Amino acid sequence: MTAKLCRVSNTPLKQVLDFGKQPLGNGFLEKKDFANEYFFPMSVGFSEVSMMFQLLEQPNPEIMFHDHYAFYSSTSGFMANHFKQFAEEVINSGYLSKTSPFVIELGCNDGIMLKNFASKGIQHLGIEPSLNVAKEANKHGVRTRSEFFSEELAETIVKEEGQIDAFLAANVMCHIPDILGVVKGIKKLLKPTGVVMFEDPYLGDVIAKTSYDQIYDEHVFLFSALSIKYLFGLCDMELIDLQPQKTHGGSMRYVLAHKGAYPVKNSVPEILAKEMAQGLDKLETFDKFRESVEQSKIDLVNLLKDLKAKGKKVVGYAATSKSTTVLNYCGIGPDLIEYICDTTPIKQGKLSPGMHIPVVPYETFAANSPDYAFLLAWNHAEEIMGKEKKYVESGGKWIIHVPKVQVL
Ligand code: DWN
Repeated sequence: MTAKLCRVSNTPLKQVLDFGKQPLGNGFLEKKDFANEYFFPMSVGFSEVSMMFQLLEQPNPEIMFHDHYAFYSSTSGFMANHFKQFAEEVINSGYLSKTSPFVIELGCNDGIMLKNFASKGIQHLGIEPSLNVAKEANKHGVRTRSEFFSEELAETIVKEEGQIDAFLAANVMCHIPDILGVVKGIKKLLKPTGVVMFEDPYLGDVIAKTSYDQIYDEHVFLFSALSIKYLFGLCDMELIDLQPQKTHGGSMRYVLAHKGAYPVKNSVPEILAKEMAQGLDKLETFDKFRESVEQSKIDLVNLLKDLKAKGKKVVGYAATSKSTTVLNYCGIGPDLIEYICDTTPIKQGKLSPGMHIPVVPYETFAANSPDYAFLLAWNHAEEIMGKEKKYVESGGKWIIHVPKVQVL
């Protein structure tokens, strides 16, 4: 689906970055499927009206999210804790009604967050179009509907089950091209006292850290508070709180409600002012970002070629979706990275999207430590480096590329 116009404001988009042909971030495949591998022209645009940073073209949702979607949220212990805490914060927020609260999570994946509501007997519903992960959620007692969310679905839910107290989402809203349709649905779903609480990778961090790998097929938008204020303002809703998060290399949790329903916390004007100072409302900011991205590519390729020339064994650690952008944009294949180890069974034994680097079980890494491991899940650095102390003690070194290319 190509957008020459902003998906939210319908005004012309200005292209700010072009990554060329890219495969699906989670398009891990077998050799027999090489001939049919899917690629799309990946570039990003910006609208100075909505302040939405967005893909110009995105593959159809059915191509990306299906009954063999490769990402399971519960692969990280740190994230499991994060979502337990998120659920507790919602339950104790004072925003839920005292009697029979009802909570919906969009894109509940394998139930990593909603199971914390289910276990307390709180009425909940997960909306998860990828059937394989939704089934996993059911195993944890989470009730799901395996559909794409829309205004129509919101109307059906209101008719069948009534309005809700909280609409939650984590790392989901930035995946949805018809985001305005979703917000219109939310507006209908929410009780007058209801709230929206969602978090996504934060554009402010992406720009500050040159973490361009947050840009891939699934992430049609990278939001800022400015863009969220604009989007929800179109449906007479407003930001009432903003809570920066450490997750995914820097995320933002947005709290919104019907206009006037709650007082606006100080975090809102403070962070909006910070974003204006960072230039998240201006095209020029993204020109500088493009230069930093180009430099990062040069530095990374030079480092890997240098290590190869010295005969070093270099592997990738964690076959993340975001690594697909780095590897394909920089042209890094099995000649520079021997394999990528990953804990997700569905990815193991396959080849990485586009560059076709073998994905192997984690045990391969543990059994035969390389000289260098390129940490493709740099956002989980604390957790991974914490459990891989032995690798470093035995002389192994980490390579990371965010916020700059370096050997640790
Ligand atoms: O928005 C999205 C985020 C939340 O999750 C999605 N569109 C898809 C996915 O992105 P990702 O694949 O870049 O996510 P992560 O959480 O950075 O990486 C997960 C991958 O890393 C999995 O394949 C498992 C792997 N991993 C590992 O092998 N060992 C992860 C950890 C923490 C580990 O210790």
